[in-house]
Amino acid sequence: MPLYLGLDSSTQSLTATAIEVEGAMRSVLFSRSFPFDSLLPRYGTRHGVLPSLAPGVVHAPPLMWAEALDDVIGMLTREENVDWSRLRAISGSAQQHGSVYLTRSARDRLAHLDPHRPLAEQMRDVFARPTSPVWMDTSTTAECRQIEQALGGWRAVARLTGSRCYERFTAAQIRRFAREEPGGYARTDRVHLVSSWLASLLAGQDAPIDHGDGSGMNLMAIAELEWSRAAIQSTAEGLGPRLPPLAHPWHVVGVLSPFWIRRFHLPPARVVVWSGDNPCSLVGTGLVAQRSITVSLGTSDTIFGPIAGPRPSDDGTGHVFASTTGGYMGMTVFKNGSLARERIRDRYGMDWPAFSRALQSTPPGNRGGIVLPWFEPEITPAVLTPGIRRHGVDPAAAPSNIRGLVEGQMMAMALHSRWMGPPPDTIHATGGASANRDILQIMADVFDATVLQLPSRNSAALGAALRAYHGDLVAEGVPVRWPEVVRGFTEPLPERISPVPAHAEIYQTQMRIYDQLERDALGPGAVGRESPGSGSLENGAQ
Ligand code: XUL
Repeated sequence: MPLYLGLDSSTQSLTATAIEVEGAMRSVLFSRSFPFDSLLPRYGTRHGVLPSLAPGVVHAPPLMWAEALDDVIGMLTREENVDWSRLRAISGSAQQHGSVYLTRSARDRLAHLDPHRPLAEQMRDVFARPTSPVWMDTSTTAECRQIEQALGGWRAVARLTGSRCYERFTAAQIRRFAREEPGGYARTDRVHLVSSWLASLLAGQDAPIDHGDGSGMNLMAIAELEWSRAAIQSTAEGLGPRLPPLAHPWHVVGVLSPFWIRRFHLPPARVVVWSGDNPCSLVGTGLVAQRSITVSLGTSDTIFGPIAGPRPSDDGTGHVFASTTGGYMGMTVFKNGSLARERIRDRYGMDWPAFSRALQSTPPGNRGGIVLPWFEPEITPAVLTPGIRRHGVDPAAAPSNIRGLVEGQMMAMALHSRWMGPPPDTIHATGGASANRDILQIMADVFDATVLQLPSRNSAALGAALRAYHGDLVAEGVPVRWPEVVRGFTEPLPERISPVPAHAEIYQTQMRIYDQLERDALGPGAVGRESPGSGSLENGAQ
């Protein structure tokens, strides 16, 4: 039976999910995650990123991602009892926005890798910038404002690229590098995303960026799905030739390069272009339909679903991305996701069962107590000066702080996803924390919607495996329909988590108060909070 492999290079780990499919016979063979910190401790990452170099600067080593790819494929081919000769195609998913800067030598090196030597040893010196800024970086506010100004303001950028300028998006990151390290930028021959960098390693050639991940750069014209000349010119001089081409999400880059074939005795499987983790999760959570939405509770919390067309929110919140299935998806992203849940758990010396007990022992609505969950600078709403804000919650009362944080996260998600369309009646929950039913009950009550759990919590890696399958069928000229592709893999578990009407009512009131507290905390005209006048944008988000 044909075998397909999906890899997800997320912020904290590399996950591999293998599926086999033949007609109606479908199964997940394995899904395994390898956290970067423990897999490759010598890079010194914590939660997958380097200890901060300067305020707001969050980078990770691109060589570590390459070494993880080599190590994990090595382990899988040795340890998993699988007939790898059946491998038909590989695709991948990666944390979005992060950029990899390669010198001219990289292309030649990619094409001539020695299968007897580790990948990292051979790619060590191909970087024009040794570290990659990742999506958690908030250091580029000045560059965002400059690009927006050059392009006629944030609304014009949102209309053109699907999002106003965001600090973590690739354009602002490239601009900062070009300005601060002109020598490094001059040595840069290619700027890849994490996704296209890893696809290049597998295919042994320079891979394109797919429209889904290309949407997270503030460089692609979202309606045309082409690089925007104006956005490129407003970002950095000479950027155009440094960008890889764009491609459809089902584009086949090539086959596995001889390096992988000889090193691990793999067949010449197709390499389908990689995409971002959120566009891949849309596939891995079953292509949620109208009035449904996916909530992914991962390092970042994200909420997304299909939308009718490339219409950005008119308050500067959220993003329009090209969907990996064709069409468009809307998304809003929150930085204070699982790391905030971990931080508050650790602050009160709890483990996850105690965290759940804290949720069970406190009432919905937290007796009016509210927590604004901003341990880290927040993306939505734009909060540059972090700090958790409590209202009517005693800092010493562990359970109500825990409930306040989770309720705050859910209310922020519900409020800041309203721009996408009518409220959802069904939510597909994925990501590590979607295993926790107490969290999901709060989600159901806050959104007043039924929450469905999915069989796989690694929806990005599963989505990548399904994209490998889809890309292979397209390449074979087989007529394909997406619902057919995902069938048998993404059906929600039978047990549903229903909203409790009395609780939903409490949250309607609580959410109005939360909304006001957020406005008060951020001040008038904060970016992404309400329609900002251009003046407020000059001053940054706070
Ligand atoms: C999306 C975003 C995050 C990363 C994390 O815009 O910034 O969800 O993709 O993996």
